[in-house]
Amino acid sequence: MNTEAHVKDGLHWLSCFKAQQVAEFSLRSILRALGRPAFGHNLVAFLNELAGICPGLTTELRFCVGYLDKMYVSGFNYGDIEKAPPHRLVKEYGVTHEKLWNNLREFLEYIVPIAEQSNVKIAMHPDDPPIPEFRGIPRIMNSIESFEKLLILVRSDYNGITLCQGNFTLMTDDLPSVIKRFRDRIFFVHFRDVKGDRYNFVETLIGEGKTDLVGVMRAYVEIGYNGYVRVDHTPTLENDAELGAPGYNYLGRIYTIGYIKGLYEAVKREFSKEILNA
Ligand SMILES: [Mn+2]
Repeated sequence: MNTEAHVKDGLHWLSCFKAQQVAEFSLRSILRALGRPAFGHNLVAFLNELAGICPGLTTELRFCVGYLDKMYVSGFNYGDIEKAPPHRLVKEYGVTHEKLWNNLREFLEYIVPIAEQSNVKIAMHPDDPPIPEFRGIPRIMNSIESFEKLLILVRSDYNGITLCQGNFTLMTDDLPSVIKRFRDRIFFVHFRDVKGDRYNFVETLIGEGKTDLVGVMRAYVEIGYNGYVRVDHTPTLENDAELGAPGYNYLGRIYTIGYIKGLYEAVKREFSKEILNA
């Protein structure tokens, strides 16, 4: 593994992921050789199992293993960055929330008329994670109100939203009503699931998180949504580790596509029945 080359190519994640894989296979082999159970990908659980047989594992080792776990199932914990030094952009550019909103307004004023002429809809994705600042860098697309502001910043049928469920579900407890409120300004859907809150969450397999997926699908059907729906981040499944960045492997995405298709057919059928009976 050539970490320096990975970093140079913007593939830092690949080195982290490979390190996780090496740790996973090593711990699993040791446990299996000792006749102990070793299933799944949870390195901390493996280490706890091992601690029962080999006392004296260091705190540092535990910390490293816990860190590597995050290279596999993607998530965010504010505690990990709380003490990190401010990002260099803060010092170099003095970015503030106000500057970002002004930049966004100027950008939209320039680009929206071009989008209209070219018949291209533009769709803002939320900040991920949707928190007010990240290592001192302000973030502005992190609440339902900020998306309402986006839509009136430059009023146009071509200025809209990417409804990334993973982030939106962390901004509201009632995502279906938000979908109904934004209606025809939603141009793109990222259909996924998370559990936790905006300061501490993990990206889950579809249907295992906090999102009311039936309610959400029902809302898309009710507003007659006819834009694109894309599978988004999913946990990596067994034997599907080498094919892409964490969050983008094949099996999790295929599983999600099946879930979406099934849910859509069921909800659509229920909805048409209700319309007929009304
Ligand atoms: Mn997304």
